[in-house]
Amino acid sequence: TKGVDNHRVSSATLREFAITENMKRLPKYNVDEDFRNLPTYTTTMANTHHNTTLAKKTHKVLKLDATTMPRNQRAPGAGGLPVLEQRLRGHEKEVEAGWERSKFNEFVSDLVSLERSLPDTRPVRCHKAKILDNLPTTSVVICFCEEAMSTLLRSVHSVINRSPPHLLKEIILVDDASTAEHLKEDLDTYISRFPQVKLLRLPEREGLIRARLRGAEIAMGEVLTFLDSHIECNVGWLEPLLDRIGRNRTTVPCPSIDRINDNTFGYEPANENMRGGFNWGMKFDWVSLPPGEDDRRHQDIWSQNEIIKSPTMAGGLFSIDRRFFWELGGYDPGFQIWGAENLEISFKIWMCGGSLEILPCSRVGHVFRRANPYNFGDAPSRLTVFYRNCIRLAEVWLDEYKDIFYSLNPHVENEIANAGDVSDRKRMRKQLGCKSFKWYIDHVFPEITIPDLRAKARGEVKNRAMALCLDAMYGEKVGAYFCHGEGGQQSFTLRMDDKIMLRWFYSVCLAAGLPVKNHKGALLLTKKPCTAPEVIAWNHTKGGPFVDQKTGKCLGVVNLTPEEHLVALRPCNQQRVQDWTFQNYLVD
Ligand code: UD2
Ligand code: MN
Repeated sequence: TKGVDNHRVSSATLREFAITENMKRLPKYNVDEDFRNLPTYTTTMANTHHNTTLAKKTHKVLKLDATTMPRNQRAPGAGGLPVLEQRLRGHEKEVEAGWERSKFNEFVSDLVSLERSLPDTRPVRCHKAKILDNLPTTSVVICFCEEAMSTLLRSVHSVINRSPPHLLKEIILVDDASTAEHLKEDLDTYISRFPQVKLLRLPEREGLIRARLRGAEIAMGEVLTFLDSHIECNVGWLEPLLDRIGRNRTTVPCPSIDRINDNTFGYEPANENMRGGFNWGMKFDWVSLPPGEDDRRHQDIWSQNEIIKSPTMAGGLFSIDRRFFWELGGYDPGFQIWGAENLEISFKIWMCGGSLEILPCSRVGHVFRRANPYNFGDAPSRLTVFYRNCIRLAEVWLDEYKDIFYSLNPHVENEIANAGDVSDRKRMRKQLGCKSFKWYIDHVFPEITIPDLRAKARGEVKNRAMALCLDAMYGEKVGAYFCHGEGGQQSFTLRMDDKIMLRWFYSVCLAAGLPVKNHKGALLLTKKPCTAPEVIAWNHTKGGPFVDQKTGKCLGVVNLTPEEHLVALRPCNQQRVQDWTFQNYLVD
């Protein structure tokens, strides 16, 4: 057990070092008392006499770690508690500026210690998890673009403080051409004292996918561990990940992702009964565990550290054998900025001989943001970038299933010409001899709905006379807005049963709602499950009005204010303002 001793000594030394440096160099960022005078990281010998074949190789048990106990209860955010509102009083301007810059509450993040304690969110059963004695080493790759200093440094500190040093080969920070001043000399100075932290500055903006590739290219650990730049690794996070790869190099484990509240920085445990899925808009989705997986998981605790087999990963946080990553061809370097790489690697892992898992005994917190603090390069919008990446993904990996993606997202087709050449990636897939996408659906994600592609029309629904598009909006109402051409809330399906459905995966349809004040005979449209009695079946011919089969009324726009246009059932007026055109008509 040389490794354990090793770890004990250097872990404590490093921690002290981090604290001293931290306090000396950047007084603006806080370190509370949490990490002072801690008992050393505890690993103990487990019962070595299980008569399983694994028992020979495994004898370590992780104890719940003392680093999770808040030392200074009053330090903001200590123990993962939310920072109280009263701390913001009198700082409204700074708070607002922080949100503007980072798209989370940066002012609050700056108040929280870079080395705060966290609640141990692992299920208690994880006490019993057995970890291989001989774990592979890892390089941790963290890419960042315009990240706030405090979240970036807290990510780094949490990796250093909560990873056994002999397993942490290095931390590679990849600066994706950030322009923010604080990420220049200040950052250099701060990290220059951590021998295990390397900083790779990219001269030009590459986007997160190529930035990760650049980091992975220089990595020397046996395993690559990718993390976002606004995370906090929790106690014992690393060992279970490396353990899974140590047992099988084609296993790709992800930690369970806890939530760091973007406003209060409170640390909130993840829902344990979810795994990764996706929908036909090629978006990652959390889905509940199918019953079989739930049972299997609870029976396998002893031999398998309670793992959840997952069809996909969220994308940001996972470990993978370095050679296996390159054998799979890494990421598609044609992916720009953000998106789709998470599904690419998920599909590839399963289809090309590996497997993907979520480990509830490995916990990492992540700040989920509602917007991005960085720009999207020359692309017209975040969505355009995403669609182009999705096209590459669909063309290379989806086989005949790509038709589902295109038919349900007709607006995407405008971008096909801009998505670049994928013949290299196709060749690579062939050389790898990967299984079909049908195999993946049948064996890995049979729960996904394969939608009925038959429909009368699909896509944007345009009112030419008013230059407006039907817009599902959020909430109850349905409106008409300028046409943004990006699908989403402006994408509809005219089903074979003549109902208009929102996009395709919601099974929500347009229905008659409440009367409109001051507009005689008008009923506002609303949204209901497609089977509800209020749902309207329409008579419609290409470019003409939508006529309610029951009442004979027409779909029309109600201008409540010059900006707010809602749609309603109104008496038909035979005027062009009641004519609508679907983007694609599929039957004549
Ligand atoms: C999720 C993933 C993220 C990635 C993304 C899809 C989690 C927790 N996060 O979105 O890792 O898989 O889905 O692509 O699963 N970055 C750059 N250069 C850029 C843009 C971003 O280096 O041009 C960095 C950014 O600073 C961050 C990371 O890449 O550290 C991921 O970006 P994000 O946090 O904006 O993505 P997120 O969490 O919304
Ligand atoms: Mn993120």
